Amino acid sequence: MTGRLITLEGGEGAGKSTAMAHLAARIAARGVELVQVREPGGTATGEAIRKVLLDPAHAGLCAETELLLMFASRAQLVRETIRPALARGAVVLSDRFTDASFAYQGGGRGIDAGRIAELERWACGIKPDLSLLLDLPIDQGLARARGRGPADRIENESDGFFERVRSAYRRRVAEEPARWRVIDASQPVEQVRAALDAALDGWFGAGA
Ligand code: Z5A
Repeated sequence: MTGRLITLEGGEGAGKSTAMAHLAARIAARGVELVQVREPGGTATGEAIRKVLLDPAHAGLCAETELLLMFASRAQLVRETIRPALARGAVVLSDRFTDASFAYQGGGRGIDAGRIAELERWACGIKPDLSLLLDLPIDQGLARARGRGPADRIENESDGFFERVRSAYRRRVAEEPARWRVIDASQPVEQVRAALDAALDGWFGAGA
């Protein structure tokens, strides 16, 4: 595969949706084919799975079902969209990917990271080339996210859950520092954009 997979990660209200449009324009300006996806979702099947995952009516979903549904959506997305795009040489930009499972289902729900890594190998089989983490204190992120309207099933979790998610993301960065760029997402939008540009340009400039 000759393409590149770039993922955007972070906690609630970190500004991923805001950053996606900016990153997409920046990558497309390089004259490469850009494919944008999101997780959970990104395919017709995945979007149906997403509805179940985020619907507060499924408040009783157990952690194992949640993890397997995340990987069911991901397995479909990888085979239907991501692998073919990488084989064409495209840059795939994904709003969340497997690191979110390590952070939310691993850190947040307490599922053993070894089991998640096994699913990553079997159901997914690819890893990002570059991952951007939008990091900010959880009270700031939750204030932004909760200001937008009714909370979905996962947004209804406790502050402790989101603290564990943030810590798990930081552990992922510490385990693989070369793959990650951490952006201070508590800054104003313009400064976040400038930091993303610097991270992206630096990575492409290094011959990625
Ligand atoms: N999940 C999981 O558990 N396991 C997995 O494996 C995967 C996902 C793949 C997906 O929901 C949920 O699935 C998610 C993780 C879980 N948990 N929840 N809930 P989603 O896709 O609907 O939501 P999200 O990924 O968490 O994103 P979000 O909450 O929509 O937030 P965001 O995209 O990061 O932020 P935003 O919409 O760009 O910004 C939020 C608000 O802040 C908005 O009003 C902006 O105008 C504002 N904003 C953005 N940046 C700034 C700055 N810099 N300053 C001030 N205000 C700002």
